[in-house]
Amino acid sequence: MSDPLIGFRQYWYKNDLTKLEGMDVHMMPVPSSYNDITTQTNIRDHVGLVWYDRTFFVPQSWVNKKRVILRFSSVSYAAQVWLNGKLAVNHEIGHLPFQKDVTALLNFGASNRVTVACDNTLLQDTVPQGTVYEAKTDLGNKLVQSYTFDFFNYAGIHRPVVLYTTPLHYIDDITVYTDVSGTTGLVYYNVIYTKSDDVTCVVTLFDKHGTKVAGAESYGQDALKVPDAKLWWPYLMHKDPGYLYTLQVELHNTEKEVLDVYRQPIGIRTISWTNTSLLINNHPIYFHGFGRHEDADIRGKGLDLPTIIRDHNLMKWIRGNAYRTSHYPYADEIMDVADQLGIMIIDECPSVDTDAFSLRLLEKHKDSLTELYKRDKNRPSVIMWSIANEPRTQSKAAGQYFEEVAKHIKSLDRTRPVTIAIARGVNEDQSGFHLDVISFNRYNAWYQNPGRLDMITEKIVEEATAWHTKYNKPVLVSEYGADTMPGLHIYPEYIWSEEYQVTLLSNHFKAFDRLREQGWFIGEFVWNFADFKTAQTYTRVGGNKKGLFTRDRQPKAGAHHVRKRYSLLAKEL
Ligand code: GCB
Repeated sequence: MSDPLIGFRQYWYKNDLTKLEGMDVHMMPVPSSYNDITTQTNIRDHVGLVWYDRTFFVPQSWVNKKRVILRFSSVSYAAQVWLNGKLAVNHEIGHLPFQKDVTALLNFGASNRVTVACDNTLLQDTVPQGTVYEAKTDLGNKLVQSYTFDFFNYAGIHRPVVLYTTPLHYIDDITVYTDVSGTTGLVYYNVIYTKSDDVTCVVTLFDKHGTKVAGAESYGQDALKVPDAKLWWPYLMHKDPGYLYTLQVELHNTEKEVLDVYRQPIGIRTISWTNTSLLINNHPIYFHGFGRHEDADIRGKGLDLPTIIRDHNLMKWIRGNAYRTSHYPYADEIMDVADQLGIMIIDECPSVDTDAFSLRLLEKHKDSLTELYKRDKNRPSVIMWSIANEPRTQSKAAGQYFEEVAKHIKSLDRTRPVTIAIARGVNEDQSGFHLDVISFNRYNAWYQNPGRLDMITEKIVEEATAWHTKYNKPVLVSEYGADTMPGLHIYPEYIWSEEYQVTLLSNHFKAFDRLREQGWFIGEFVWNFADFKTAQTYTRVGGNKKGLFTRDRQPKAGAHHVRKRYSLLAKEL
């Protein structure tokens, strides 16, 4: 096996990688996963470190005038970053941003080199978990990564990398919480900035046409009152959904000069919940949406703006009002679109299939939620936090572990409910006590009783009822579905055919309609919006094919079928 740490031993971060002898160098686009860019199996299936580097120029005019920040929107899984041969920042956990003030490391008016060592190995104390072992192959011993979650472990610099500047007096963070009293919107804000007696915070709220509707001068904390506020409503619940104001925060010195400015889009809305409902602006919500993935041909999990916009156009076409960011936080650019359209998001941290509950893992799991909260706290589209997908929640240890995780996110945010997409059975589950909403993933007529379309409706009704009876909380189905090979037609319905997917959906719809009459059933999420790539296994043909859309985002028969139902549900709102 080649030496996995060779890059450190040979100080690759101090060199131009393309000039080192014997290097396997590839042109690699950023942002993108690296796996599907080349034609080489060993790159697609690589386990361990890969190294990126490039040079860039920084203007002389920035020297002594600005702080310069290097921001990575996400690197999967772990990243070590050097600037001009000096360590700048380390970060672990994919799908989340990290940044560092690199002013002291830069050459101004000159060339700079950034080097990133990116490690995709998943172990028992990473989020998500995995196992690595050494295996004998025809080409010698190699590291093999195994994991139980069902999506390809894409890696690389997945999202944009930017250098941005702030003035020396700067706004560091803004937290916004909104409420409504009668027709007045209340916008509570807390601005963290470089405090000093002669600096004040001037906050102005603009409506979507750029007209000022409220304003205040403070030392960072106050509330704005917005008469006749236009509320942020979910898609299909209002003629102008996703209404966003802009909160402009300026730092002024005593001469009223603007030292720094930040513009934060905000939506004015409330979220509340009971043991039977989830309400936005005091209106009960019924979710009709999807589980999704960030996944596209060639770029893998790399940010892909055309796919993002296509997906949201399809979302509107199919009349979906929600999705879960299964099974990790999605790009800021995706969340921006959801905020604007009024799509409701169940925001999931990257914990999938957790099955060994150590203290070390617990700390990282909490970190992933802290970072997710920091990134998404001001987003009106984020309606609920999902703290895990399908953990093994049947043990006492799991119950205690998720009690801690739930407490942690609640200590950061009391304004949103918390859920887990649970896979274990209702009698064995130990996690539901600590959640506000019970979500469950269930594959009747697929993993359970494959081929038996007559074993869906009653089972779903029974199980959802049992969840509500056990925990006395609102219940939703967070996953159900069937792999479907587009173009495969078999009638009467036969597994993997388009006909099978359509009838499987219909038989779930019957259950959902019955459950809705009970008053505590709050949503249905088809698995999955689109086909996506997985690890290689005999149960997957070119990946997971449970999509309503193909991987290149064309509808299967199931998509037309769901569109009819979701259109009817939309009319009822
Ligand atoms: C699940 C998982 C999801 C899988 C899906 C399936 O329960 O949450 O990640 O892709 O089942 O199709 O097997």
